[in-house]
Amino acid sequence: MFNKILIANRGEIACRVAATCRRLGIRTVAVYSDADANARHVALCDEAVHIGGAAARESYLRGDHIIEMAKATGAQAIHPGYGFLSENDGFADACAAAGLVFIGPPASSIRAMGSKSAAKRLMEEAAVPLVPGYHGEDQDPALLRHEADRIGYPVLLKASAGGGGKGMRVVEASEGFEAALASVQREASASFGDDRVLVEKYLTRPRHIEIQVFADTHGNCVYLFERDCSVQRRHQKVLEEAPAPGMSEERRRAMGEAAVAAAQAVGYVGAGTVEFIANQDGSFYFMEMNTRLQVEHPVTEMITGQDLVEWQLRVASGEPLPLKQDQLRIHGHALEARVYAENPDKGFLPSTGTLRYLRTPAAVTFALGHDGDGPAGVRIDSGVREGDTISPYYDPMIAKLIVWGRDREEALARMAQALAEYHVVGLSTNIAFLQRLVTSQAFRTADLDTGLIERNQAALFPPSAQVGTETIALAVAALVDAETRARRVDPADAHSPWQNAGAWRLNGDASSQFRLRTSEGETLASLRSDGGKQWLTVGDQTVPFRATTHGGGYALDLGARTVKGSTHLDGESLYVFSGAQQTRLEVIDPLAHAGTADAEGGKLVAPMPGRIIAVMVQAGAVIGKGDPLIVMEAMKMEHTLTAPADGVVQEVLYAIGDQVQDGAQLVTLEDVVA
Ligand code: MV4
Repeated sequence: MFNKILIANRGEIACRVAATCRRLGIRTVAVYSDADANARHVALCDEAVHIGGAAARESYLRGDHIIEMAKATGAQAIHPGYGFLSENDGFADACAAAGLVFIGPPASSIRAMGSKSAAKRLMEEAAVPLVPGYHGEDQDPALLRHEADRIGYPVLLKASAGGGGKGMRVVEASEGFEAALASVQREASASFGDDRVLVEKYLTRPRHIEIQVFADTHGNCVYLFERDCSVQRRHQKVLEEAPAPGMSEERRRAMGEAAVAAAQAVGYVGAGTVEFIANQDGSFYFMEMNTRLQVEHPVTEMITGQDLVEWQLRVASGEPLPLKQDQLRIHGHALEARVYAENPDKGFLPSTGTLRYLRTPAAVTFALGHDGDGPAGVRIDSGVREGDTISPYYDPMIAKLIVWGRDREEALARMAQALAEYHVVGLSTNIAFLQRLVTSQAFRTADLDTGLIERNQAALFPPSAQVGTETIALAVAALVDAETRARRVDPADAHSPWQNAGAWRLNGDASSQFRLRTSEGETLASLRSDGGKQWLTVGDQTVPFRATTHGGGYALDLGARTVKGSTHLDGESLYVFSGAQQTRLEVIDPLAHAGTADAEGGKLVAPMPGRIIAVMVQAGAVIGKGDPLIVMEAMKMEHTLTAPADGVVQEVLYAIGDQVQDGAQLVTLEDVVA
């Protein structure tokens, strides 16, 4: 086994690799960019080396420089994690040439699976099931249409050079074939410089089921069962689980053996994943092989009780696989949710900023399942802590929340609970969206396919609900609590009023007023103490009010309703967390004088830090509300900023290529007075 390895990655995967190394007594070298000097992965490793600028191509993608650093620090091997250099065959070769072990498959396996059409031909030879279709060289339109007729409609036309859903078109009937072909060829030429297409039987409701495989250098290869990753959004996985709901033992063995055959056909070594698309009837077809450890590997760890990073290290150092196929078993059920800094209500726009407040459910970094209770049923893999920033330079994932249960139902309940206890202030997150997803009828009943999110828009994107009395009541509890603590002479004695008196009450027949601003406007609440009882009035509604502290938050008895939740006061903003719902309220201090009016409308500001890549207007241009003015690039995506109102451009304050800060004013506008 190695004494020291370099981890050529960042974030949660670098932290996760470091944790296994620590357990096995292997020293670790972290690498970090300008943006990551104080990152969690740097703190967790034994040594750290600065490798360059914040942009990945100036740091985490500098293979030669990373190899130099591995040699300079005396590391024997490099773990590439996922993304970055993990599937770069040239980097794998360069490691070997430098006398370092690349903790991953041979470069030849990466190459063999890298070319999608060549991989399909190899799989055909290895008798791995492929979607019925035509992958030939002859691109005569008449022949292609003949093949489509033979396969039977609907068919899917895919650009041979495509991937990730680009350059695909469904053809419903023979009559529409020629027009669709011309369109896919045009798109394929433009996007990939290669107009070749392949024709496949179109699966109307496919599931994405992938098999974890592992091979060693002694000729052993096993499968560690499947993961169902059908819940995706624009080819980004959102939820993953293992085992796949509805999988029979027979089918599991057939898919496992097909995956092992696929790996063996390319001389595979190490951790890999063979992706299949499966029909609702269970029939399955090879899509591609990912020649790395994947983001969602923890669900496999939880159901098998195996540490896959430990397996990678053992295999890379020449040891045989720790277990044989017949020693591997599935225990219970695991789910993973990817917690992202993004805004589901704004088209999942990435959200950058500081994690000003971060509270997470009781959890452990490693949980290999097999335990029904306590924190071992919840695992959090994260590369960030409270106070850290989510920058525009890398993937905006905050954490992976992984849960284990004896069965799917228990895992689902635990996930819902864990999401409700995951509290983030400082940026937008997808937590409430994930909560709606895991509690949706479609997901609960495992009615899975890759269109689940699209099909359930109504349930997953409800119109924002009005701020309820429960939320206002939690806010009132927090404000009375804060007020009482502030009045204590001795801060060490600052117990909650709710704790001291069991249920706290105002003195005598006192009454307190609270003014709160919600997204819908101002709300007035009053708490009145009267004859030993308390009453809360919100609008025209009056309810009994009894508060006790509850696990860092409050439990309220409102007569007909009880509510649990917690709060975080950040300046004048009060955040109320209840369920996985987060509500921000502004506390209006009646003593503070009215603020100056906002100069809104007359300007266009950057919604996030990024770079200007296009400017469509110049001073004097007459613009209409919604007209595109500027395109920014941030978080690897392009964002078009449009005019907030009709008007005339007064001044454009930035040019193409400029870096801009979050909130920077980009364009000033004059109103058009009709
Ligand atoms: C398909 C398909 C249905 N029928 N092929 C999308 C990405 C590309 N790598 C393969 N993809 C698909 N191929 C046939 N013959 C549906 C998809 C597909 C999909 C596949 C896996 C996971 C998510 C997906 C989302 C949309 C479409």
